[in-house]
Amino acid sequence: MAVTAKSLESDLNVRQATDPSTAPVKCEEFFRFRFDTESASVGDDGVFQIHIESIGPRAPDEIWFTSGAVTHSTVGSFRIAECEDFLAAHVAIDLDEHTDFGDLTTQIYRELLRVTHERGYPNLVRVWNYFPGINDGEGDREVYRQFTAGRALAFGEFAYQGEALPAGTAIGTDAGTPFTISAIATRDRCRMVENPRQTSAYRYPREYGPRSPSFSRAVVIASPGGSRILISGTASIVGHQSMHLEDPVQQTAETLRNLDELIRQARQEVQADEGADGMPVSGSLRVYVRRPEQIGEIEAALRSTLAEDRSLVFLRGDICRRELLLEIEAAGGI
Ligand code: 3EB
Repeated sequence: MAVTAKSLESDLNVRQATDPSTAPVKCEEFFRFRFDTESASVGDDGVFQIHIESIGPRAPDEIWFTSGAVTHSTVGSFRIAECEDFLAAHVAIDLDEHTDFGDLTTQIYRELLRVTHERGYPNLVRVWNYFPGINDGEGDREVYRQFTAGRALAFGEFAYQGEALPAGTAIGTDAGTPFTISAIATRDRCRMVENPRQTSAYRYPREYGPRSPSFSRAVVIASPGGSRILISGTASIVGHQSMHLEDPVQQTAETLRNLDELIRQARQEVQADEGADGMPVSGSLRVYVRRPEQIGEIEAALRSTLAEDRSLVFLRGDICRRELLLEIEAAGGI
């Protein structure tokens, strides 16, 4: 996409709370993700709680930091953190069985898009969506497809379609958990990157639902500290087809090939150097696993390919297609 991305004034990067590396000088905590199914930490400024279980050791907080001064506020349904170039927003909505999930999604995305526009950050660059029952319902009534249709409607109203879409994650959480949306928006346009091995999700054919999913494979942010990449949840999909049904090891390998190719593409577009492996140079990988009993095989498949010191966080989540067993997202410098 021929979008000239302007270099931003402030930095944006991510690390785990347990990372041994000391935080960079001139660094402010922007917001943090906490992975916890216990309802807690309500009212903690800048703590975005994701109601998801870790597999194995409890996932440390994931800290996003920036170089500018940060302010916190509540705007409508959203908790907001703002700094010079970026706005982060988070909402948690309790669900009941009477909710029309598509309508609810449209309403909350309308509010998100309105708030980010009004506050001067019209470019959504990253959105994380978590909700229970993602694979419940048949055909176009499936909850994920209702979500996709509801989201597309709101994006369409803001003239977003196929123009500049955020990197995305949509993961199914356990019954009884709220619908949470977390997002990062920027003042200036950023570069959207697609994966040459994969059909763009916003061009998926009709068989995957009445509206195609509104996300890009990755977004690259030009920050003073270097280019940062925000990578969408990535799975074992080639073209638009799910690969290696029922085989977690092969799905892991295919997902890593997708990440590798995507990062290669991003580095080429921003003329960054080739990295040591096809991964962001910093930051951890979030790995969502459908069946906790497959964690051993999946972790071994990851460790056999990735650098030894790469930190991995494993979370129990459902993937938006029933046949997909895992999904991986990442963020960091490229
Ligand atoms: C895929 O590639 C897998 O609907 O926001 C990954 C990341 C997926 C984000 C979304 C869906 C979404 O189609 C599913």
